[in-house]
Amino acid sequence: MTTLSDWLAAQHVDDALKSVVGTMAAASVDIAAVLRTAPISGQTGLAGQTNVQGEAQKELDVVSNDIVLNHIRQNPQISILVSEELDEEVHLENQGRYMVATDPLDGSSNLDVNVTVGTIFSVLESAGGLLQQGTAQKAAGYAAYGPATSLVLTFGTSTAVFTLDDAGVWVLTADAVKVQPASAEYAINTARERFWDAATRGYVAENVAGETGPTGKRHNMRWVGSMVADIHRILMRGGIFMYPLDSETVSKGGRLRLLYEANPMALLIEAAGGKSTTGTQRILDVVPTGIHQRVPVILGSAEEVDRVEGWYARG
Ligand code: AHM
Ligand code: MG
Repeated sequence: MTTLSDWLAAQHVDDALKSVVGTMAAASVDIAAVLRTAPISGQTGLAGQTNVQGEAQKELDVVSNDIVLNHIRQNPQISILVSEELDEEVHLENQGRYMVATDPLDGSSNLDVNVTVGTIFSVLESAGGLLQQGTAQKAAGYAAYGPATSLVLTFGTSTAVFTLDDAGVWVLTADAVKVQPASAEYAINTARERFWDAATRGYVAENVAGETGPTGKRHNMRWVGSMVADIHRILMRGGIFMYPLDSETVSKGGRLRLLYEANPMALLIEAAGGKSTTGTQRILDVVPTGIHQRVPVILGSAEEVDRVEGWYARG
């Protein structure tokens, strides 16, 4: 059995960086514990809910953010936290070398129906400033709170999956994961079809045509609506995830956030041999203009991402 500690000890990165990843892993254990019994304690994903004693409950996104913040404060290697839950970045008392950008609880609209949600994070050097390209990430990961609690990590060269055991220890369950280059499974919110651009329409129409279309094979659609769940499926068995720019999201630059959703997922997928794009540019090359910047997200199996980029290249 290889634990997270064993695995980290064997990684060729500095101890400070390992400790930052360890901090996020520990925060995820605490978040998992809260989520597991949240319906009993009366905590829900909704604002304005009360528990059985009639006390007001914090949204679980806020609870998760507080858990991450508490853990991060205890690690002297971390000096800055950027969170989806906080309008501004937090400058911590520690003068540590690293910065963490996180969505502490992504997909929280799925909580009340007991569907997998997750914590996503990106680690950068604080000296590089808040607005660094995804290529500058030193580590990235997510925890998936599903049937099993999973932790997926990369330092940029390979992607490893851990599973939380009954004793609260992360056990390595898949190392050097590879995203299949070819796939016939796509994930996109098809209810947004009327907003789609020509490239998205073209790509999805080919998939829907199945064996009667140019791909010559039957495709399948899977959309959990919880990014961590959708990306974890794609990591483990291939496929493509798409939240492209459309006529409704164009004014905001997209739906998903660059620093703590798109970039860490792109690093994890690329380190596993997959690809990522906005449609016209590698996600990891996008220069951020704001900490909560949104971006179009297309990532997964290399051949599928190439097909989408092919549609965008047709103009
Ligand atoms: P959130 O950060 O508010 O939870 O939103 C992000 C989520 C993703 O997990 C998911 O891929 C997407 O929103 C789903 O969007 P939609 O509801 O448009 O299908
Ligand atoms: Mg989110």
